Amino acid sequence: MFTNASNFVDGVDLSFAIILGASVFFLVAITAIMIWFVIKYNRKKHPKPGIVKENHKLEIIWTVIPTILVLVMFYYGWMGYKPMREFPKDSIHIKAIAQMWSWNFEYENGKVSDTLVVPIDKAVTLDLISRDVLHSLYIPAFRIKEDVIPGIDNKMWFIGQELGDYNILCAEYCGDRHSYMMSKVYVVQETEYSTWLNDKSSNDHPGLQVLKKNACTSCHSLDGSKIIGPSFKGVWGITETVITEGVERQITVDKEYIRSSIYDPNADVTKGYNPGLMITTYKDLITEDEVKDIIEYLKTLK
Ligand code: HEC
Ligand SMILES: [Cu+2]
Repeated sequence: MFTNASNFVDGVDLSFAIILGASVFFLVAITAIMIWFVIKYNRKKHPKPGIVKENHKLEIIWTVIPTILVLVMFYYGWMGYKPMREFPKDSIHIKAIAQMWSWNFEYENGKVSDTLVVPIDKAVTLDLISRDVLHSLYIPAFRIKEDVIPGIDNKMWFIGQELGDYNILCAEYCGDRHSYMMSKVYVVQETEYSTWLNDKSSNDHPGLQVLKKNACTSCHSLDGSKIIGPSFKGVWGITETVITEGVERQITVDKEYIRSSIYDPNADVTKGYNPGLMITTYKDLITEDEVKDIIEYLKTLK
């Protein structure tokens, strides 16, 4: 209606406009009639109230008209929704991976990005994967939203029809930093898309890529600010107080400490922070080499 950002905008906006239009119409009409009746039938003019009993004509009218109205609303709602569940045979498949509290998008050639880049006028199917809890992938400008459920394969699709960038939000409360679980979708020209897709020379440090891929950065800031866990900025080499089996002790943040913080996060708990927030299965998610990359990256965060 106002935009044409995706192939679903028209259907959703039409049913929205019909429901909004009907609501506004009845709000105005009923209020006006009410005011009119209050004046017309006030006590001075009609000291004795009339009694209306078993008026079949009235009852049929107030049953049939609302039924038709909700059926019309249902019809347009259904027509807007149905195509969202009819997946095109030919489409680009991208995995949308949700984890507390960030999005990652994995392309058919293995490229991973924390923003979604898609070519204009091409059907894109997102395979929705959750690594932990219930999330919901919401792109308001495209009028689409779908739950991302751990253990269940769900998907959604769209065609981006206007160049530009649009917000991606999480629409299912998923913990402390749910409201920061945001990303962007960029709709670009086909040529720009393939250049981007095949550009393997990412500017990110390999260690930073591992941190982003595993959503470490949604709890550990890189700029010194305290989020859920200690910031990674300047952490390398400092002396800290940790609690090991209930006893406080001093440690130096070195290779061994970082490695054990990832593979066995609850062994030493940094003083002032809560234990049990990092998942304990990073052994399956992060290789020893990736741990080395992380360490090399942390060294650079002075
Ligand atoms: C859900 C939030 C969360 C996520 C995600 C998370 N961490 Fe943590 N992390 C914490 C908290 C809280 C602490 C402090 C308590 C503790 O030591 O268990 C911590 C502690 C650490 C420490 C010790 C820091 C210090 O100053 O002592 C390291 C290193 C670390 N995390 C690395 C990682 C890496 C690498 C990842 C991603 C693979 C990650 N964390 C993901 C919450 C998180
Ligand atoms: Cu979420």
